[in-house]
Amino acid sequence: MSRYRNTPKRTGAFVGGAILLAAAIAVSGPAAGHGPPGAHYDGHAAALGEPGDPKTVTRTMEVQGQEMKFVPATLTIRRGETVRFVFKNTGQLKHEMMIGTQKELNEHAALMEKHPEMEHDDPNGTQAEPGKSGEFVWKFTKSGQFFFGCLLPGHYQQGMKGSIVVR
Ligand SMILES: [Cu+2]
Repeated sequence: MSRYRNTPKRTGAFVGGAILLAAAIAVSGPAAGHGPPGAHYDGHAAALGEPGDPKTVTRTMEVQGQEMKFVPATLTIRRGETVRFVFKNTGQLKHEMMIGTQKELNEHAALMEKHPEMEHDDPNGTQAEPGKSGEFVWKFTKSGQFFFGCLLPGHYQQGMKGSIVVR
């Protein structure tokens, strides 16, 4: 704003207009911060792809979780697919399914050990109480060997993990 004030000929009316313009920019600002459509996603599990659009799902995969395993424990996905994961908790304890690289899951599991009360609401996974289901949609844009796991304290360490192969 200060750059308008140091021009001597500006009238009060113009300054008023400048304030309105500044307000309009401020309102549109946060939306612009999200970047253009298709911008590079660098959030959780970015190495696997990006959060998927539920309207463009190409496949639904059901994964069951219980103490302390997933069924199935190996998922094969084609690169470019947008998958709706339906995670069904068939066990007696709360469980979750989080996808990521080995490194990400290891780090997150270690963090959960230190902070067991930590709740997360990340686009790359879901939690479910016993007998309930959770869902998330993911677009796999990169091929490779990835993993999924339950990162609730101790579960991953006891073998509650699986692998995802993206071809
Ligand atoms: Cu679990």
